[in-house]
Amino acid sequence: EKSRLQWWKDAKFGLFIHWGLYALPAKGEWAMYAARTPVAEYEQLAKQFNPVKFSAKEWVNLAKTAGMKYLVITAKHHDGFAMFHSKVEKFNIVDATPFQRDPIKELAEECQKQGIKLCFYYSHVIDWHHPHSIHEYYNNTWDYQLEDKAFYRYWNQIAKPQVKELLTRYGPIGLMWFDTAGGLSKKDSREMVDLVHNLQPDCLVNSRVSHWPGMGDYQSKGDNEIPMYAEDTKPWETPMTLNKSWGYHIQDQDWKKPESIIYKLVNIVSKGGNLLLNVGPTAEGLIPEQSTKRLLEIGDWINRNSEA
Ligand code: JFZ
Repeated sequence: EKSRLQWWKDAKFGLFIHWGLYALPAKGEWAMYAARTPVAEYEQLAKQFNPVKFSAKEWVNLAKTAGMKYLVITAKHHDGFAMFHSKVEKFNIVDATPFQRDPIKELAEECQKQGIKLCFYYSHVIDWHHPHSIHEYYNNTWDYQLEDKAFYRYWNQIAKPQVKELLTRYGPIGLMWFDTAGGLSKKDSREMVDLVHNLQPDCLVNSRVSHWPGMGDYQSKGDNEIPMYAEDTKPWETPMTLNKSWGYHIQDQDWKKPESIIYKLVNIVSKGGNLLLNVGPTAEGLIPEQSTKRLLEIGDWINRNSEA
């Protein structure tokens, strides 16, 4: 287990990418839930999603230039839309959009080329698109009746098969970043952890795979949370975003100052933690200029303060 974590402990700094159909309404990744958008209407977004300016090469190169060693991209967020070519769910970027490309495949190839570890965010409990997903609080109750839900249909037909696809079709994956597991049983949590480790023994699992304590290989803190003292418990990371939103939000211009991000990076790394720093690309496939600018400044600072 120690060796499984070694690359990640050495890495210290990674790029988080929240990218999906929600980039179109541009109100963040919770837009569907906030507006109670019916599934039939949300599905129409896919027909307009054509991020032709997406370049895996540029994204991976940006992460590298920023001094990051791994990249965690939303393979599926709470809206249930797969950003990869899933065979078990047609609601995916290849089958449901005019774009028809698999950005995850393109990123996998580019990460291999440029020596960056590819990792996936996968919303394993919340899925507002699917009639049978059940979370303890955040369910699609405008299209579906809670009492009609049969959780194991979602779990066995979507969540587990898609995780399997992600871990068998895109080469070696650095880690699986699970999230918002409220309501998931201990047994099902453990099943997901085991599924990942059985498919790829070197792949890490973050603690948010479960609300039951002690699961996963390392601990994801709360957003922006930096502990006051270095802890000798589990290895940990702070997930943080550059403004207030994770997914692209056109009105959120509350950007953190570059020097404040550098202070946070040093604060975290000095206590043995990792910083997972987020960008929210647009529906065209571009990382916002304000984000790019900051990542380049951080990379420059790291370069100028490292020995050759
Ligand atoms: C979750 C997601 O709901 C959100 O959309 C985003 O992906 C973010 C990275 O993770 O939101 C959370 C989950 C846990 C905490 C905060 C936000 N937490 O423990 O503080």
